Order: sequence, then C-alpha cells, then structure tokens
Amino acid sequence: MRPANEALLVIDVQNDFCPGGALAVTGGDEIVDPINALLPEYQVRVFTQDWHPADHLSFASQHGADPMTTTEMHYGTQVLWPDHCIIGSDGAAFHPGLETDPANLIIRKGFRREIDSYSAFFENDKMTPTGLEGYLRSRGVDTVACVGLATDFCVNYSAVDAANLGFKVTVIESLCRGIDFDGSLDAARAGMRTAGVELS
Ligand code: VGL
Ligand code: ZN
Repeated sequence: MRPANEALLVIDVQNDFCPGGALAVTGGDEIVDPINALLPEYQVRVFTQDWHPADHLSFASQHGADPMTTTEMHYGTQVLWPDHCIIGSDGAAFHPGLETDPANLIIRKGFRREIDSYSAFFENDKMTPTGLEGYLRSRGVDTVACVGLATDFCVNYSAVDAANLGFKVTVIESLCRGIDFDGSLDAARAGMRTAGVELS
C-alpha cells in the first residue's frame, strides 16, 4: 500500500481512445487490466474523462478541416481532432473493463466549447483550473503517479502541470499508450523530463 500523500491519476481510459474508438490509441485497451491491478495500492485515486459537447471547437468537423491539422485558437495552436468523447456517448464512457468503483473523484474536462483541456489541472489556455489541484492539496497529496491515455497529450499535459505546481510526479509509461503524431511522443517525453517528471 502506498502512503496517503500519493495519488494515482488514471487519465482518459475511455472507449474513444481504445481500439475501435473515434480517436483510437494503438494498444489503448492493453493497460486496463494492469491499471485495475494497481488501483488497490493507492489510497487516493482520481480518474479523468475527456468530456466534450458535440460542437466542441477541438473537432475538425467544426472548422470544415481535416482531422490532425491545426488551427489558431485564442490561447494558441490547437490540433483538430476527429469528433470524440461526446458528453454522454458510448465513446466517452470508461472502457468497460476498467474498475471505476475505486475512483474517489472523477474529473471531467474539455466541456467548454471554446477551450480544449488536455491536462487534468488546467485547460489549454493554461489558466482555467479544473479544481484538481485543490482537491489533491486538501487531501494532503504531494506526489502523483500518472497512467492512461494518451501518453503524448493528456498524460503529458497533466504530468507537466502537476510538476509545475510542485507535485512530485511519475509517469508509469508501461501503463500508458501514445498517439505519436508528428513526433509528439518524443517531444512529450523530452518536455516531461525537462519539467522534472520521472518516467518509469
Ligand atoms: C486526448 C486528444 C484530444 C487525450 C484528448 O486524452 O490524450 N487527446 N483529446
Ligand atoms: Zn479531447
């Protein structure tokens, strides 16, 4: 059992990021059983869900553009994705094999049409908080381990934000899978290391 100051963050293990989903990550479903096995080790367990309105501005369909191109939003460059994780849809549901009963808190993010939110801590404007920092601090957490999907986007942004907020952060890479689009996985690994995130 890990001590009470350590939290496990289970990022976006949702149908749309698993094989057959709208934004499938190769091998995304392979991490489900090992995450289930890890959950009882932690006393603080937080899950996140990507949770977008159907007209979310991170969707290429809203711009008449092709998925995996980019556009400029008011907060900077944004990758345009296939429609995914639409609020209430099967694609937005957790993978059916994931044990969700152990979750103490489920954070939903990306629910504002105008701002995407990769990180579990701040939306992509880097300013709008999700509330997770306060939750963790008020439970006495100073150390987080991150697992889930996708390594190079939501896990990466969550881990870097956590490190910048002063948490001690480990990303358990064997319990993550990446999208790896245009060098994004290597860039994410380098960025995480620079931020002081331990990759284990
Ligand atoms: C994610 C792209 C768009 C993720 C979410 O969970 O990594 N990636 N929305
Ligand atoms: Zn998304």
